[in-house]
Amino acid sequence: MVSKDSFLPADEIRSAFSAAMSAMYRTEVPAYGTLLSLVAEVNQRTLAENPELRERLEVTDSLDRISEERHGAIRLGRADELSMMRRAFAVMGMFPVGYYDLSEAGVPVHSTAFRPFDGAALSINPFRVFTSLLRLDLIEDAELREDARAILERRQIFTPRAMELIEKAEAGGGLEADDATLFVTELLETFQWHSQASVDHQLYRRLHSAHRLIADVVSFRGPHINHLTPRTLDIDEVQRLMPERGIVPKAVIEGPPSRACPILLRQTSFKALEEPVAFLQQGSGRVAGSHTARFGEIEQRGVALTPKGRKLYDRLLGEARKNARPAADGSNAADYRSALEIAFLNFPDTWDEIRRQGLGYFTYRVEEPVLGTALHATGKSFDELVEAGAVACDPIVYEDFLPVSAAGIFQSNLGDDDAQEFSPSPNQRTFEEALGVNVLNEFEHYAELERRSIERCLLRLSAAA
Ligand code: OOG
Ligand code: NI
Repeated sequence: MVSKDSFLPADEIRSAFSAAMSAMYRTEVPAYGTLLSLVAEVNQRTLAENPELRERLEVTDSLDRISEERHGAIRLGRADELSMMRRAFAVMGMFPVGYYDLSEAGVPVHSTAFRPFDGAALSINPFRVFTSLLRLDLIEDAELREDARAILERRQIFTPRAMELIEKAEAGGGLEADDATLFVTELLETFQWHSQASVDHQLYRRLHSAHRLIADVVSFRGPHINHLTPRTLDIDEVQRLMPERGIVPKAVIEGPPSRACPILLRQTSFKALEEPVAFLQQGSGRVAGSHTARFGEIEQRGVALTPKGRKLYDRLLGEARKNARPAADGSNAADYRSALEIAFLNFPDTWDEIRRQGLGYFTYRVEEPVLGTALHATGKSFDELVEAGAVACDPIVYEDFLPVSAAGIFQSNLGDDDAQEFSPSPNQRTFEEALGVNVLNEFEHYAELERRSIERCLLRLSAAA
């Protein structure tokens, strides 16, 4: 039996995987390399212009890795692909957090995000993968549904070696460095692009007219990574500069408007590229065609909101979208931006108000031990300790995703002309059955982080008394 000490830590396997994925995607999609350079430039400039931000990030984040990928996304076709993917990600310390029903937004998938969730793991490498499972049950045409099912049934998206290594990691509790390197190489194959479609052009057209996403999942041998997403410190600036670099941004930035106190997640992407694909042909050989699926995205994150904060966010977003639903061609982008800004005037924009009203999650630390101990001894409440400045708080960063934003990202990269409608039918049970485990509830997770930090403060103040 090998000793655990000789295993490569899961966090390091994830770092290697994320780096390998980035290198592969830059080669496959050169425009993504252009986006990465632009993000790095804007981040450098933002840091140079904001010494205070620079100092703060130096403490909490690693500046040399600030522009690295934060997430990517794939779309799977079968329940067993999802459960094997779950096992593959577990080898890298990534676990399913959150359930996102996209049917509500006209996209026939439901999703989770595989991600590291403890603070230490996130700071070593935060890379996560937004993973969707196609919902064949939402295809109305029974014949097409069966054709799609039969084609998906035939594929094997994992290499035999990757599956062996997953089993080995599970059995032994980890992988040695050599195996880990091989595992990353083998797993990477699953995320590769295949320009040789596994369907003929006629079937592709039928799948495509049921929904572009169905064509994207069913027509290929594997779940090609469809985007990667570095972190930007100034999303508005990158959005503005994209056209100058010859890349076309989607019409609007998803999520909340620009604010003094950032909340949740803002994201935007450059539009997916049309790429050459060879379709099967009756008889033999192949015929040339094209497919549009792959793009590049950027993200900027803010504080995680409580259910109360999230409800307010959802309501205000809904109001803005009612006043100006962003058109795909960008024709009303300015109207949408101002509708968003007006609606969000009703979302408090100081940390103090966000905290007092219970809209966001924070971690707490003892700032003035002497004052804190004295106040605590006289029976003051925790809130009073915070108000008095004895205890300080830091916003907890939102590490998850947003269904309306995700739908906006999906839509603008699937061609915006024909947004189909599906009746909303969340089905977390079926999803979790396919996955093989339950997803972690993101709200409970943030609440737990907050609760633990409060307990630590109280313990410290009691001990000092
Ligand atoms: C995933 C879209 C969701 C995000 O950042 O919200 C997403 C996809 O297009 O497959 O990645
Ligand atoms: Ni994304």
